[in-house]
Amino acid sequence: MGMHGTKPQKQAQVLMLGLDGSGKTTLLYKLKYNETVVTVPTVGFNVDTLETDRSSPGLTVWDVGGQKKMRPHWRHYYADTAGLVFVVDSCDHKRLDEARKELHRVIKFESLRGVPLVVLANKQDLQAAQSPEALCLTLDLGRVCEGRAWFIQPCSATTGVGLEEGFRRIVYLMKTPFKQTQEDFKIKMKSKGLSVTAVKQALLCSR
Ligand SMILES: Nc1nc2c(ncn2[C@@H]2O[C@H](COP(=O)(O)OP(=O)(O)OP(=O)(O)O)[C@@H](O)[C@H]2O)c(=O)[nH]1
Ligand SMILES: [Mg+2]
Repeated sequence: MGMHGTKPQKQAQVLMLGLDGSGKTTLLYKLKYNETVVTVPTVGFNVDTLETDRSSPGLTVWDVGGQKKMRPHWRHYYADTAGLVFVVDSCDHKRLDEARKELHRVIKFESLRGVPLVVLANKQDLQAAQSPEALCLTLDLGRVCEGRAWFIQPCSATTGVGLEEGFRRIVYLMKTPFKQTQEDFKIKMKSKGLSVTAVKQALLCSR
């Protein structure tokens, strides 16, 4: 997330989950080293740090393998999570329902109550990618994220587009009290001449 000189004093834990093949490891390497690496399915986890601006804590990002056999272990990573990033392969239409179920299962855990969520709608470089608006509906984000700060960010781990924005967004949601994120959102929409209701209907962002 860029280099900003002085190392931040505190680290915040960001947990990155998603089905196998959604692109978690690819995007972590792209963000950290700006390299597109050839990955193998993650058995266990990768962990790396990302720097942020000096006013925010640095991030320790946990990238946990998403294969079916790995998913029962996800809950061992929930403690101390300040932000959750859920990566979705926007082209894997057949498994979007599986992604929805897994996401819903994860965010219902008590230990993740109120933890901000950013959904990364990955692989947007491919033509078959579902739009973030459509994914919002498919994943039923508006309903299941009631009372939680959340955002959906389109991105591509191979080109890098949208990755920094996604992680900036999780930092913002982690730093900002929930009520304030709602107010900021309303002000932003008004300044764009959009009514909050219209935007809610578009389901582009959290309420
Ligand atoms: N076209 C395209 N391919 C991608 C993108 N992100 C990842 N991939 C490819 O998707 C495949 C899986 O990527 P990984 O990063 O290994 O997926 P993962 O989520 O870490 O998978 P697990 O470790 O099994 O949980 C690789 O072949 C990547 O090159 C993307 O944004 N666009
Ligand atoms: Mg991986």
